Amino acid sequence: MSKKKLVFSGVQPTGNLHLGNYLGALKNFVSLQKEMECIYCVVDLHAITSFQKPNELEDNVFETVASFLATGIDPNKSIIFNQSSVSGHAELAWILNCVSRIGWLNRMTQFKDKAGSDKEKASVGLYIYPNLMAADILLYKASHVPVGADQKQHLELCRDIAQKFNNDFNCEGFFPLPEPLIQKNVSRVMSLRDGNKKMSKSEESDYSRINLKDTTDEISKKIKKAKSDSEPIPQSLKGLEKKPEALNLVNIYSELSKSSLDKVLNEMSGKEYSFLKTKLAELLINEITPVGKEIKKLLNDKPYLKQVLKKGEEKANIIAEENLKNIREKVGLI
Ligand code: AQP
Repeated sequence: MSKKKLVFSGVQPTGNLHLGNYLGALKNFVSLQKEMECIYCVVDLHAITSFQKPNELEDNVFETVASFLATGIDPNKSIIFNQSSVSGHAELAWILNCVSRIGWLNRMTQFKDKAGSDKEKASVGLYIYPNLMAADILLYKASHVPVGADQKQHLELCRDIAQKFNNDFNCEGFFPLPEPLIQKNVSRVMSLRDGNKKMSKSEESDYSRINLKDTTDEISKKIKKAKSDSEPIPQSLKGLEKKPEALNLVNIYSELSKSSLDKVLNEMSGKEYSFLKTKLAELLINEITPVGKEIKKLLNDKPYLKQVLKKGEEKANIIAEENLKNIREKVGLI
């Protein structure tokens, strides 16, 4: 069994990347480059499980690569590429569709959330999305997958699929069982308008999220308007138990200021949320606006972004083809 540590993760090119993607995934992607080999993928085949306008999809692929680079992913260290340019993802997904069980997919809560009340009208792709995600990871035999907490269930499914493949084809250890790497404090950044929903690109209100490309003014306005609480900041976390919006703001502040939740509450208890909001807006502006500026700069250099994708595609294809050759053999495909 391969004991090599290899990271794989993906981001859908479905629009503006936001603070949730940044704190829940991208920052972790950057720090992992120091310890392990990393493959970071723009997962356009996942994006089309919900309809995307073709020209917008293309723009969003560039935007996602630019966001990878602007947050500090180094194309000379890590492999950065677009999913549909390596056809092995779709091929392995088909093989895994035949290993995965309908009962397993029926338990996936993201499908229930995204399909809404009329499941009959959701695409088949949206339903089998987790099998494609398993293929993305297993195609490279990745050992570690940095994701937000929302993807934990899909990772567990990936492990079940890998184990079943190893059992069915009598090849124990062929696919490693990948470990999720989930950020402790900010595994789930919530919407600024509704603390029970995660911050998301597809949420209609732009006031629900901080986009990486937001200007200083936009960040200040959004934080000012964010829902909090009419009572002062409590002394302990217990006081935030039924206040998800206030807890979300405290959580984000704690992460950006690199102070523990207890320390933040200790310093701020008794103060109004407007005090926390002013400090939080400052921190966000310092951290996010330089990233946004760099994204905009990179988007003006499409030839460079294409070159990064091409180089990544070539490297990814070599690993994918080698692994696929062995996978086809195991299954008996000639
Ligand atoms: N709110 C969040 N908090 C923490 N982590 C998050 N991630 C997404 N939202 C949050 C993590 O970011 C990575 C890339 O996610 P994605 O864009 O591929 O898919 P998603 O989870 O479906 O993100 P969105 O914003 O909700 O997109 P839409 O609205 O298009 O569906 C993943 O690791 C994810 O966990």
